[in-house]
Amino acid sequence: MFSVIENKFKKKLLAGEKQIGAWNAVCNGSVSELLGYAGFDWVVIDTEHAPSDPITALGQLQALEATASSAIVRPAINDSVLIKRFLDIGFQTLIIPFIQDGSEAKQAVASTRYPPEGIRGVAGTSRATRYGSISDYANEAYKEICLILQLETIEALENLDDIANTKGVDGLFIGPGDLAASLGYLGKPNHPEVKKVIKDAILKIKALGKPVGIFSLDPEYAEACFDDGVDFVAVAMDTNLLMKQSKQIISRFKK
Ligand code: 3PY
Ligand code: MG
Repeated sequence: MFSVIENKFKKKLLAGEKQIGAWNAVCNGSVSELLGYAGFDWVVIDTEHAPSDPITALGQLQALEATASSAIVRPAINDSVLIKRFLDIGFQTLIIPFIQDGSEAKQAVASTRYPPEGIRGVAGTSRATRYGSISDYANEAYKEICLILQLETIEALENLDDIANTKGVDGLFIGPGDLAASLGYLGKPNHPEVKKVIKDAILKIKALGKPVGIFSLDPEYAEACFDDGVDFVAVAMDTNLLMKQSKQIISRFKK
């Protein structure tokens, strides 16, 4: 018998350590593993805007666990059944998209907690319990679960205080793509107006004492976000890296 597995990502987040991560959209363990061995602090296995589902995500998680990188999963939606399945597989950190208000934040927290605090269903011999080998998993699991909620609409920013102050929320994550769309700047996450709204949100979240993350493939903007107090930034994405480098080498030979 052994104890609940320590969540390195959560530990560093609570210690105020800055972390960089990568988005894993290719639903294949070899790519997750590659990103892990490359040295990112964390890797998000995306199931919202990528084909991955619990079965492929399991292989990706197993591959990442062999590396020093922390695995995170983004379920497609704030749904207690989906969240339960990812937790039972053994994910400990989740980024939930499109949280709009305090009640949705509460629902997300409840999905990660067993009764009486929450509504997570009980499975004694899941992979999360190492098939029944982790003593007292039921009572201890929540301590190592890290729940990050995505803010990506005007409505979410209007309800920022309620979302951030919901007990059990470990951090927030800004989605610049969807936020830009919500602000009327579809496809323009780098528009100055969008950046202004994002900066205000970052400062507000930090003033509330919560860790915050963001997605940005522009290293200069990522650095500026870190300077503004952001704790973790997704600075790379597998599909983007592969396409960018492929185009570069092709253009070298085909004028
Ligand atoms: C967004 O930009 O909308 C995100 O969800 C981050 O990937
Ligand atoms: Mg989004």
